[in-house]
Amino acid sequence: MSFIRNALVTVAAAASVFALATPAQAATGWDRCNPGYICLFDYDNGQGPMAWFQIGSPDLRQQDFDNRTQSVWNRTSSRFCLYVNYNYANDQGAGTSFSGIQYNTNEVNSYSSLKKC
Ligand SMILES: [Ca+2]
Repeated sequence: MSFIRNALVTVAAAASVFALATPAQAATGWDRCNPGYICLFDYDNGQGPMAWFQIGSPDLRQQDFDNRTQSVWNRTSSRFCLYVNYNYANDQGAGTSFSGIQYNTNEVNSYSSLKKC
């Protein structure tokens, strides 16, 4: 009996710690990007709609994210290149996204494909 009571107290304590550590509201901004993914955001500073990838995309129209990327967080262990044209074509210079780095693109949001590079 005492064991069960102690177990219940422990569960209750663990639950309250969890509640304190986890705000009720949904994640916003950068925090929505999970480890292992590169995340593209529609607005600066991780705001707005987000698209997320593990290996990339030859055509961001497929993810409804063509010419929209204004900020990036690369949470993969790989470097990615972002291209202004479809199928990794690039006549205006590629954007490079290094592992772990979070940044605003600070340019025309023109990316149309991305892949590890
Ligand atoms: Ca483009």
